[in-house]
Amino acid sequence: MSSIRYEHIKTCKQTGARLGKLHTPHGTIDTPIFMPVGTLATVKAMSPEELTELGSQIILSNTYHLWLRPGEDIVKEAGGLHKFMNWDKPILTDSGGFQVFSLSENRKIVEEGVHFRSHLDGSKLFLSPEGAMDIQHALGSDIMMAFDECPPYPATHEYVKQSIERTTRWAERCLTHHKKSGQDKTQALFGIVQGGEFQDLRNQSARDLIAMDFPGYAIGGLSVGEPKDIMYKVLEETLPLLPEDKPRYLMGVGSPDALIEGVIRGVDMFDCVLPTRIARNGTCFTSGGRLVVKNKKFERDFGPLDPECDCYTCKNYSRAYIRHLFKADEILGLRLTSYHNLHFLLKLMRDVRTAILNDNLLEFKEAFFEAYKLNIE
Ligand code: PRF
Ligand code: ZN
Repeated sequence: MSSIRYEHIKTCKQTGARLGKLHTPHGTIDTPIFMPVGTLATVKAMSPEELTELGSQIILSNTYHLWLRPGEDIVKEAGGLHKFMNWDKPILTDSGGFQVFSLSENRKIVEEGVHFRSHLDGSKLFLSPEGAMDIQHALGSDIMMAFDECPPYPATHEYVKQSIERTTRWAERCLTHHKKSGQDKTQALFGIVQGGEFQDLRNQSARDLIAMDFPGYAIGGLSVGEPKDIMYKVLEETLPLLPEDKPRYLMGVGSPDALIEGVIRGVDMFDCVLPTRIARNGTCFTSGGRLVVKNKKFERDFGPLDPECDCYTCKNYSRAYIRHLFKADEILGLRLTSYHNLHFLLKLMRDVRTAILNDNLLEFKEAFFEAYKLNIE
């Protein structure tokens, strides 16, 4: 018996979109869902109370970062990640696989795991599938991820084939270690399908992981620099291979257009640093597309970031004021834009769920893209 349960409510009549609920030990989330990223046990600049106000139902945190700082032993001693950071709703933790590959230096992949140097102080470190499980057990997340390799883009077919075969062997070790720990009663472990842009390898990876019967599956290795049409094609051909009665999670994707395209192809869960990262350098999602509020042209613009938005930021502050805060390096500026960007994506997902329920997702998509310009500025 898994510690989570996916309840399928309906499949869209017009597309492959799914509406469901995922029941976890810290509560139920509505899917499709966007998960804000709280890498270091904090969604940067937002308090848990603000996240709740925004309608955030689940957040993501990172094994790799918490292992280095403050150390998973300290988080465990505090009573687990939920208690440590004062967030009592569901938490998903990524395994560290991707972060080791994207952040660290001098990586060396061996069968046992990955040798690399810390991005903080250059010290020598080693992470294995078992180690990634132990850290996630100490953190106590509701959903844990298997330790995988995310191959770079582009990579050769030969390289990616070796890589997915190792990722599958690592997934087996993760599952064995997880079951042996007894923590599978309270924490669910998801498998990660890799395979790059190669559909035969995606098929092989999906088939091998499905045989291990994980309670949920992620699609990894996308949004790593490949053109968007390749990502959409891989999703179209890979998602139908996955069991219908389990959640599907597309890792590291969070632009408004990709969320809609992902949902239409059958994705249930997304996470991305994009909304909070771009907010901190003054870029905002609006119904008309992205807006760089630091630009000179907003110096005397006393209207809201997005006239269509009813968030706290847009109800109370102007583009001119927020631009001023950024220019003066005032902390409130990035708090206001972070709040707005999270509101934008969380509301988008609420609207998408309503559209699936009302059988008008295609009309919703058309209206959205009619207004939302993909080119920045
Ligand atoms: N693997 C893991 N985490 C991830 C990815 C992956 O492939 C990606 C790729 N977009 C983001 N985060 N473990
Ligand atoms: Zn707003």
